[in-house]
Amino acid sequence: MEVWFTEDQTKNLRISIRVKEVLFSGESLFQKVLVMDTFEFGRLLALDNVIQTNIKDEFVYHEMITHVGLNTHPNPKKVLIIGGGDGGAVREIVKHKGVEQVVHVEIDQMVIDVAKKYFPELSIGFKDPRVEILVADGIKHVKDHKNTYDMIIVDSTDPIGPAVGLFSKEFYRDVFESLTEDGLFVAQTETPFFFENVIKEVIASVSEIFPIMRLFQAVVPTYPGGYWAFTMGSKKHDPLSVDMDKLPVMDTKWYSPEIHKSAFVLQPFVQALLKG
Ligand code: AG3
Repeated sequence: MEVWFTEDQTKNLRISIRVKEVLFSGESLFQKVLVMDTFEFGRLLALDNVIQTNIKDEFVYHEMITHVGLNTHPNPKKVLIIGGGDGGAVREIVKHKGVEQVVHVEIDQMVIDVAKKYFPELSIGFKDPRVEILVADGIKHVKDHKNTYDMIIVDSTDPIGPAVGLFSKEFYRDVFESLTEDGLFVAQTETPFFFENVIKEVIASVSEIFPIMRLFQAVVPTYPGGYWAFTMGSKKHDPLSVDMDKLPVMDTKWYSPEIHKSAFVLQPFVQALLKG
């Protein structure tokens, strides 16, 4: 018998992936946590039946949500990551030798536990001594830590349920306050194909609060549309002014100095969203 996992990506669009074996299924205080081994993508994590990450395409998202920002800031020492309990982003952050402290605020202990057990390739970064894991609410954490971080990464779920607040103007204001005087943040901000209103709202809020706002994109096959947008808000440093020849060549599979630049080249239909 064939077993398939299906995510309703929109009301009218589904993705189905053939399952080899269900490895874990549990209900945390916040969401349904499901780990499966799949034929096409290897081990895959879904929260409330929404695909978060998998062994095959995780590198794209995790490299892009981290390195573009970390290589835009000339000297990021203190980094906060909100969400991303699977550890993929932390693994990438700790590749930066200059980073002295990584504070990882994840609201759901079960996601961390499942990552440690079923996704060692992602959660490996948790072992780095610079990483401090806090099981807490990221929204409250930024409110309570003013002028603290050089970079903040928001690796959230879709803007439904517990993550809604992570897409609000009030939150971006608190992020601004929580950053040091030349700090910057990067957030995952959905796909311009199906969530144009989310992107428009984020762009409007971030441009109101930060002097520099930039959208960049990457290909993530398991996410809706396969085309994913990230938003950067920066107080001082512009990712487009970074000297490509000075960008480090890193141990990565998607990110490179050329990709750092080309990710900001947006198709006209996305540029139209930026114009409002
Ligand atoms: N964060 C979730 C990105 C949104 C995916 N949306 C979807 N599949 N409908 C990913 C967490 C990875 N660390």
